Amino acid sequence: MILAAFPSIFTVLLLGHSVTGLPVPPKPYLRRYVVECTLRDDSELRTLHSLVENDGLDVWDHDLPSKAGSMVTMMADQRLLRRIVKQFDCGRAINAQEVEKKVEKAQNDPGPDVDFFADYRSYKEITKKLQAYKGTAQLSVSLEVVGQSHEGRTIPVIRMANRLANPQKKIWLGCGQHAREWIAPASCMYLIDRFYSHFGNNERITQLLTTFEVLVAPQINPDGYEYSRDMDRFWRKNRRNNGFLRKAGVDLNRNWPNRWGLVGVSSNPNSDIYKGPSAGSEPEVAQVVKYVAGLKDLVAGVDVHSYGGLVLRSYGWATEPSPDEAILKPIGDAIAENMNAIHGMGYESQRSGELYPAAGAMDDWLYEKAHVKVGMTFEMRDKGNYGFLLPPSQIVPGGEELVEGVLTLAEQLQKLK
Ligand code: 0X9
Ligand code: ZN
Repeated sequence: MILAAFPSIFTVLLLGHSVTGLPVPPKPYLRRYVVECTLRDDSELRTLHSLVENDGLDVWDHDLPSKAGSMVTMMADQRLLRRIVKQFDCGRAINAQEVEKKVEKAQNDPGPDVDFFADYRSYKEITKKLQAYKGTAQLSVSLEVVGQSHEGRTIPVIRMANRLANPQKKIWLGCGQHAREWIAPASCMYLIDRFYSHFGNNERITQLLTTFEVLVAPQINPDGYEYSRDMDRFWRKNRRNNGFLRKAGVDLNRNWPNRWGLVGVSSNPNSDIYKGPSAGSEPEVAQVVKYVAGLKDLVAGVDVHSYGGLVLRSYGWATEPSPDEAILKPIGDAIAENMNAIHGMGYESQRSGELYPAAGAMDDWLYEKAHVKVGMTFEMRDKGNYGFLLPPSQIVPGGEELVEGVLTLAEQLQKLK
């Protein structure tokens, strides 16, 4: 845990006042140390009061503690620090310059970008935003290109992990296969932003990025997405040119090279569930297949869609359960339960094939071909009220649900070990 080791320090520093009520000067910390200690009994309480009154000890909490068992945060020079750690039960003292750096980081922390998530963004806006996430000394961030769409748009993937921990295990998030499901790329972008801005100051996010590298491809179907923005709001497929039918497109989530064409698909290029001319025929699928298959230690993958509020687990091509049903069901149930705890949306956990069997989908490819422990599809909000026309005001709540879903997934994976 990096920033939250001394949460009170940041609160007090940002308020800009010490316990004495004096404003904190801009750089008061050179060769000083900050330490958090517990005062075990009344005698230690009296000692603390005396150190404040007679030795100029700087206590950072708003009120001096008056009860035994209280924790107190203070800053001291080396001489005073030696006395303090002998007298009280203290944690590790940190150099105040380090604190200063952390405070600067906290002050510069942009937090989730409220403006960006106020509306659904174009493919160009999404790619530009992705380029703004830069790695830091603690967080490694890399933006890669998975491949190109039919119309030549690049398919980006962003990777994030704790740089020092350098985790090998990976979680994959694919988003936006279906053009009209705008909340999918939007909530994936929200997750990226949230993970980026809260690494180091949110325990669960820090833990996740310390244990796993997270890879998010927020827009896998950029041509279809742009077409749904400019021409046809309910466009679902990519923009393959199907000969005389022109760009009638392929349903990317029927084109994955796993049980291709088996069930729940159409061979008619005009259909919304057209499987394409062959397994993995679409560049958007083929290049993601190549990229993801090349990842070592991939343990889980989620394909993000909308709508319906569902947490779907393999199999999706059959009604019968997969051999891992006993593991996957409790994980799916925990994810749905925790996602519901955020806004009460009503997420339901079920086997994907129970919804309707459909083959050649990303989730089953992840499970059966990339051999992840957990391959899932999340159908994000809502339950059908607005459906695909989900208002932009629901981007942030939807994003929060996705963040919770992925955090829960990671925590469940950890328990499997
Ligand atoms: O039909 C789909 O591709 C997904 N539903 S959606 O309404 N977003 O189109 C569900 C896919 C579930 N997975 C499998 N059936 N394998
Ligand atoms: Zn979909």
